Amino acid sequence: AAREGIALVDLDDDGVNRAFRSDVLQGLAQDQKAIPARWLYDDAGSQLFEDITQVEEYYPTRAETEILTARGGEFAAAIGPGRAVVEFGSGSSVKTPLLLGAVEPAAYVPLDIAGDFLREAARALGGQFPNLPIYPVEADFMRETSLPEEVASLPKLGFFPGSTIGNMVPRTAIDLLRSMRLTLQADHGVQPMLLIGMDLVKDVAVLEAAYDDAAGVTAEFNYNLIRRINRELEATIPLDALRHLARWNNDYARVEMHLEAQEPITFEVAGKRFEMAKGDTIHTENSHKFTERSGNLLLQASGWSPIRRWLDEAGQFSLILAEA
Ligand code: AVJ
Repeated sequence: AAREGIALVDLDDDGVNRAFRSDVLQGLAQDQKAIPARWLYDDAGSQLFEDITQVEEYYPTRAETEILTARGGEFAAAIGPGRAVVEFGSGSSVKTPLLLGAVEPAAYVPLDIAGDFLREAARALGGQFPNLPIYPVEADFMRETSLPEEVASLPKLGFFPGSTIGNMVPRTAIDLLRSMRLTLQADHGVQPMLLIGMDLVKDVAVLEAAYDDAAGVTAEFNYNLIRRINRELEATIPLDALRHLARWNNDYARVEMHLEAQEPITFEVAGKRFEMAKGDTIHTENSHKFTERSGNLLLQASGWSPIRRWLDEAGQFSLILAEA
């Protein structure tokens, strides 16, 4: 299986990202070519994902925002005031103020691997919540992390929106949910809670359209990975011969993104030769979808007990509150 962790950037003498190169070379050598999804998110890719959240067919961001907006009072009642909210992979989240405004937190700890991004977002939030102590932590959320001294005595609420958990195969997802629990319960006292977004299994046509929008924004997001490989790894992948593909894999309950060769092609990456027959694909991302049962099972397998669940009006997306 492809590795999905986030590594700190490690450059060789030519300034090539070692982990990127080895993931790509290893992934392209496989029978079913596959590249870990995290490489989709360079600056251009992160911007393209922001664009995706605005397209008509991509419902998850709107649905989750709807829940956060409509159910603030219920979050407050279920969670209670005075917790330190720890957001995993906070990025430039627009959802955060909705939660912070609802639950009266005692502190906010945004945790992200991208330090510049993180500090900028923390500054912006500080303007909106002048009385809320904010302690940014630059860290890889896939690993157990120690939280700042200042929040040691506070009960914690982990926040992991966006159905980012759906990017991971179950065993990686369980590793992550367990390490989040360890991070949040490092100090004794009140058990931590976790508020996590999980996108739901639904009509296949709706799912596939969400990952293959008519305007082609998701296709661009996928093509950007090939542009990045060609630019950063001295590669010659003929992008014109590849087509974006989004398809529902029912056995694994996930939407898969692929790039499909429209004709036989050969190319080089970092001095190595590869070939694809017509119809062969490079698998670039998984987006797992959940039922109530499968979501609960994933949490329970990671030491979290689900206690409440909220859906948007249309029943497309879920936010689950769990307790350690
Ligand atoms: C950022 C992982 C939540 O899987 O829906 C969107 C990424 N990829 N369209 C998702 C994505 C293509 C997105 N997540």
